[in-house]
Amino acid sequence: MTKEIKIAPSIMCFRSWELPDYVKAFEEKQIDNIHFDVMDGHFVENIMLGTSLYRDVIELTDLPVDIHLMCYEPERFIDYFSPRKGDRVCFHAGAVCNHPYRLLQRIREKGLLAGLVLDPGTPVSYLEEMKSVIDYVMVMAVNPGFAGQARVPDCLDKLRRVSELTASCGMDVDIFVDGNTTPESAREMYLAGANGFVVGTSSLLRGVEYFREHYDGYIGAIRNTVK
Ligand code: S6P
Ligand code: MG
Repeated sequence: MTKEIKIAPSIMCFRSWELPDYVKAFEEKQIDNIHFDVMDGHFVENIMLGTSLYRDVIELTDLPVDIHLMCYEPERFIDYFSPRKGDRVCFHAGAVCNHPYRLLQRIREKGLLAGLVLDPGTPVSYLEEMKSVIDYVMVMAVNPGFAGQARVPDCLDKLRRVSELTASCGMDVDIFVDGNTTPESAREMYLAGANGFVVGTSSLLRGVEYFREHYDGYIGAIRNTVK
């Protein structure tokens, strides 16, 4: 069965004062979720997006927020953010995390969707081990830490393997891809098995009006890609 195409704009790709206008456009277009990158300066060099901006976002909108933890010991950040029920939290399978299975369970117990992120260097077999406690998979098309990077060469192959493995394990999960989802790249990623796209500087986040003008075309082109 063909999965629904889902779009998740990454708010690290614009300035905080642009947030209210962007959120209005996200609601008009009925995006799937707002992608919220959290970086701790250790797991990745970059430091960004904290609880005050998260509060601002949830005051502005009921759209679900996906908290993407690029942090060591991601378990420490769940209570710190205290996410709203219905939001989602994903963390990196390769980060220092003593009990990833238990963390996925904990995220779910809080009424959140639980996601596992695979870096370019993380084996897809992690998914098989945690198949019963994963709600969605996030495949990094770039090394984590910065917007505006080029796609790593093995990304499409990894997406194919994730898609095959999740299907063979009977996992009914969305497969999101994060990084360099240009219109051309997104179509290839869709063909390789992705159905969710984190969009940033390489595609739609080039100003609110640009987002409004190009959103339908972007999603339409993916939808019309012949499988
Ligand atoms: C990167 C981060 C991402 C970026 C997004 C930017 O480590 O996790 O969510 O914000 O990938 O997209 P783009 O289009 O600039 O590559
Ligand atoms: Mg991200």
